Amino acid sequence: MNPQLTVNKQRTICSQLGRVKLQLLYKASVHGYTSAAFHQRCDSRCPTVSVGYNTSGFVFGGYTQQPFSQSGQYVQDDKAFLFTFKGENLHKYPVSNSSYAVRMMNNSGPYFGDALALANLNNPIVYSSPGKYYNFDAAEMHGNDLVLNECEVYQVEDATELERPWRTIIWESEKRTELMESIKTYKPADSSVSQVKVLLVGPIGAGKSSFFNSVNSVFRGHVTSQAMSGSSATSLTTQFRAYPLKDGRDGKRLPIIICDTMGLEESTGAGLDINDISSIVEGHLPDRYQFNPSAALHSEAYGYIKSPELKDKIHCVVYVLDTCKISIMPEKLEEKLEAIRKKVNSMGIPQLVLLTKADEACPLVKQDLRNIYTSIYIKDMADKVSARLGVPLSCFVAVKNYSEESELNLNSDILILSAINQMLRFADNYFDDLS
Ligand SMILES: Nc1nc2c(ncn2[C@@H]2O[C@H](COP(=O)(O)OP(=O)(O)O)[C@@H](O)[C@H]2O)c(=O)[nH]1
Ligand SMILES: [Mg+2]
Repeated sequence: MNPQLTVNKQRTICSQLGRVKLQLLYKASVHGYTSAAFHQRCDSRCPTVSVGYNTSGFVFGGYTQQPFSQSGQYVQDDKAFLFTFKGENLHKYPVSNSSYAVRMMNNSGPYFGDALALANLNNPIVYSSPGKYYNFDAAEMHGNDLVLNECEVYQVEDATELERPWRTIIWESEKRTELMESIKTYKPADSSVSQVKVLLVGPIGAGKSSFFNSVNSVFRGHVTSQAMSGSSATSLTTQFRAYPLKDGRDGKRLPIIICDTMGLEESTGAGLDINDISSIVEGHLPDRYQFNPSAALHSEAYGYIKSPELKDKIHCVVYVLDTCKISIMPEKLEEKLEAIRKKVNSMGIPQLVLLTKADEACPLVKQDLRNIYTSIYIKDMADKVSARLGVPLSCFVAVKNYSEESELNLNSDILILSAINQMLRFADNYFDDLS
């Protein structure tokens, strides 16, 4: 069943109603110009948009939030309106007495006030009587042509997908090759640094270790799990780990080191705190530095690097967040993140937000990973974090880590590699700023 209402006109109507889409319920040329067919397909449906098309080419109709029925009563709806298109422009006629917005007639199609009925009395005709509860100019609305050559009723539904992705990704294997190549051959803009150090910061269970494992897997060519990952209420990782990456098992070192550490914890005094982050970012902590949860870090601690060089420092900080948990993120954790973000900002280190578990967060993404940047849910979560932490949307990347699967797949690889690529670009900005 093909909608007669053009995509453009659908879009124009939807833009009046919020983030919604239209789903065709009833089409008179298919189901018949009978009130029975209309009621069978449209009763109890709401909100709806009803559209008539006449032989003179007018496109007009009405919107109501109320479910259709055959009660014979008028139904109140202060949001109801009639409309017509003037070319591609929508002209609206709001209900003038909302108590009489829709009339639930059993012998007619959609019936608005006592002013406009489509497919009236089981015929392809319009009943038009401007004034009673809607004011409109009949010539303007339908050119006084009361013969319909189509009548459609659409259900208004919440949209789940954006029309355009907010990040363009090319889902082809050549792209994967290109990304891998550009990562392998990347050289930091500062010659004293051979490997970019990226620090992952985020709550326990956000997928930090899994992200490292995923990147490692892509370059190994099969799923690996070097960094311990799992679901535990308190931090599985209490060490600071700097994981170098290799191109294949015995291959060359890649120009990136991923640093994984304790998780951020909600309660004060637990997990990673601002001072720990500062020490890490400034390059004071060696690989395998063991955090002591009961004692603050100090410069006499074993292994503490007193005068770190540029190569020891962190060149990009990545906030790793579980997309499923963003809407329920505890206030305390938000505050901690915000404070860290401010601190890292003041140190001039570029920052990215990595949204993980996009597959679990949105069924559209679970079904097809290529929906990751068109899913409205994912976009909403990114917007929320962006507003809360003051990180622009351009600094967001989303992935699905390798968690349960045993085989690599192209789309996951491309997202993971794109994220790494973005981190390298951001690190470059940092080196550029230094020189
Ligand atoms: N479905 C799915 N599960 C994930 C993803 N990333 C991580 N996980 C799972 O989430 C749990 C916590 O991940 P982990 O990497 O240990 O989190 P960490 O505490 O931040 O290091 C593990 O059971 C992972 O398998 C993802 O992108 N999708
Ligand atoms: Mg971990």
